[in-house]
Amino acid sequence: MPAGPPAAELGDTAERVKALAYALGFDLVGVTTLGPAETAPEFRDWLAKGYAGTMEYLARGADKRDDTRWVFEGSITAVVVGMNYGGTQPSGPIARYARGRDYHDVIVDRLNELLSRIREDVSPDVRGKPYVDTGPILERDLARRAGLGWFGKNTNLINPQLGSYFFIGSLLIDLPLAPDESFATDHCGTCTRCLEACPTSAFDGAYQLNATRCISYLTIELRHDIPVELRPLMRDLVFGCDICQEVCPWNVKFSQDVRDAELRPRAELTSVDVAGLLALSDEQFRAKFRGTPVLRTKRKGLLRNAAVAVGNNEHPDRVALQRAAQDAEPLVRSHAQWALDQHS
Ligand code: B12
Ligand code: SF4
Ligand code: SF4
Repeated sequence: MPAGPPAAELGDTAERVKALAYALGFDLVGVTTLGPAETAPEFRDWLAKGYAGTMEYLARGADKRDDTRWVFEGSITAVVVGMNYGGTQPSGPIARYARGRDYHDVIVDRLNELLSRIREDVSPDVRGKPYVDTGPILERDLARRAGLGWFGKNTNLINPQLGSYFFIGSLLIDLPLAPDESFATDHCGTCTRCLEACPTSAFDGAYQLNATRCISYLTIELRHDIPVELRPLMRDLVFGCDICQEVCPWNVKFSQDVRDAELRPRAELTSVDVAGLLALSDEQFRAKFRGTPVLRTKRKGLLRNAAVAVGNNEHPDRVALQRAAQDAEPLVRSHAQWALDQHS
């Protein structure tokens, strides 16, 4: 086997690549070699328990998630990035991560730009592909391996300088680079605030999230009826949930404002009139949420969620609910009727 470049050279190249990534505005950057995912067995157990609910795509890609070398042919290294989405934002019915431009688009474009710069500055023939929730990768596992943080008991990856309000993206490449040390320590200690704060009791113990009870899943991923017993626990949340991150001391202390202009939250999505959402036509829905992750639920999903949220209000807007109870979409009608029934 031919000898590869000496270790010192690999280290210098890794530093150059990281400098290029920081220059593009990423908040965290780490490098790791690809290989077996350490928490693949935990992922399998999680699937076997049925915790993925209707997210069938997770089971379909399960084999590839075992080892990151199998995702993009020929790749041997990952440059893993973290991008802050603004933990200093106030809480609201729409989760913090969804108040600006869709992060998939922003980070994939930025990682493609990183690949171009690596070709210009480091090696012209490098092959690579960016991933941000767009392939069969256990992204928190890969990011921990690249040194970005530890698995919190709420399952989010936490960085000691930034907290957990950051996205993870990975550029898989066929260029050898000296890896960073994986993040070996756990800084949760005896704390259990996140586990206690979850309104739907979605945690089946530390590091174990039963997604089928999680408000993020119920409002974004679930396409049909929200289980009746969970509706009263969902408060006023219409898209995603940040509660188990809000209570985390690492976020209370270290979360930061968004630096990146492209990810900056829109003011009108930070504070939202939930009853007003029930009046949106399809066209208005698409205009209001253009370019944001909220489009994922489509109008009927968001109005379903809004009906539940209004129903959970002590003094609900009955007129808005009565109109929604006549909506053309059966999903919206049935949830609006449920909300009215809570106050009859
Ligand atoms: C499916 C999914 C969801 C599902 C399920 C979440 C879950 N915890 O499993 C739902 C819809 C509920 C969801 C919600 C959210 N998500 Co999500 N989601 C994903 C996705 C696509 C896959 C996650 C997955 O594989 N889950 C399976 C379980 C088994 O894995 P896991 O929860 O990540 O757990 C790992 C560790 O906990 C560890 N582990 C398991 N057991 C044990 C035991 C011990 C002792 C230890 C140490 C570790 C450990 O191993 C697991 C596998 O690596 C990833 C993107 C990706 N491709 O990875 C984004 C991702 C995880 N989500 C993300 C975000 C931002 C969110 C939300 C904050 C959005 C919101 N505000 O509503 C919430 C957070 C909810 C929460 N507490 O996790 C980010 C997380 C960034 C970060 N800093 O961690 C990711 C990485 C997307 C991205 N590219 O940025 N999500
Ligand atoms: S995101 Fe909300 S519902 Fe989901 S586990 Fe965290 S606190 Fe519970
Ligand atoms: S709230 Fe406590 S236990 Fe939960 S992730 Fe944060 S430090 Fe860990």
